[in-house]
Amino acid sequence: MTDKTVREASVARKTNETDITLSFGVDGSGEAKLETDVPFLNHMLDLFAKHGQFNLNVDAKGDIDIDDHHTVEDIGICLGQTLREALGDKRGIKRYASVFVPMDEALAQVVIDVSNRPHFEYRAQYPSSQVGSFSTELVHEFLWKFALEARITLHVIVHYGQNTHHMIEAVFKALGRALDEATSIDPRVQGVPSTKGVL
Ligand SMILES: [Mn+2]
Repeated sequence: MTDKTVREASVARKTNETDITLSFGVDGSGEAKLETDVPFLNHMLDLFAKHGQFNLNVDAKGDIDIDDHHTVEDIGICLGQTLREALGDKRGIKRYASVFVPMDEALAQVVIDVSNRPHFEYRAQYPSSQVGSFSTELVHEFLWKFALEARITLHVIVHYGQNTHHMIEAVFKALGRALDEATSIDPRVQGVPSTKGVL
């Protein structure tokens, strides 16, 4: 892909299960406009955009009469696709980041390599399987599909916590901060940050 001066991308994706329009800007101001039928995911994406200083617009309709699964999964796919496209050839980026974020009693860690090698590791045990109407197992689904489509290596560890809402919130804040750092331009980095010369 070519060198991109404006690191943003958008996607429109329609299947029999979901209909999603999503735009993502890496170098944003933390502004999010979120219209999905999954309120808890809106809350998490809002935190993600705010703490990552991204711009994020999501308009998603899905078959939530079945459950939230397809909608959450497909938003993860769209977010991953736009991140990958927005970063272009990844010239000059820091590439790695490791960030801890507390949320009161909860502590989450997100470690990222913008590697063009999709991999996902996840260590999280939540006290509750639901937050409101949201199934906590969908956090895994979202993050895994995001990492896969973005082609990043993503390790997410929730070290501890007592409140499931806090624990997941810490994950999304840490994801925003880590992704912000890993995608930031380091003026010392000449070209693509890989000894292979390509990412
Ligand atoms: Mn909250």
